[in-house]
Amino acid sequence: NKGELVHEFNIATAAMHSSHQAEMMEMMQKGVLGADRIHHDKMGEHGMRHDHANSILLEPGESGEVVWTFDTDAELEFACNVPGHYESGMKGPIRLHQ
Ligand SMILES: [Cu+2]
Repeated sequence: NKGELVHEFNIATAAMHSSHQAEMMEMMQKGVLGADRIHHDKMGEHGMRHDHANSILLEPGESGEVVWTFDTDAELEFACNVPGHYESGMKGPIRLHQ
């Protein structure tokens, strides 16, 4: 994450992104997710987790990786579901036809 805000890299269907956006909004409302940092201590307090196999959430300056093996045809999207980011265009299609 070379930016100045927290960003997520998430591979999922558009519907899955939509429901995850609601969870991320809740994280932000509860103070677990800040614009530029993740409050891991508060995440535990609220019994929340953000460790899905299909996504990674990174603070500015952090790096990480998601390993995904495509073994079927797929119509997916990569996206960032931090509130406001998907809507501002932080998404793109992944189409795999074998
Ligand atoms: Cu983002």
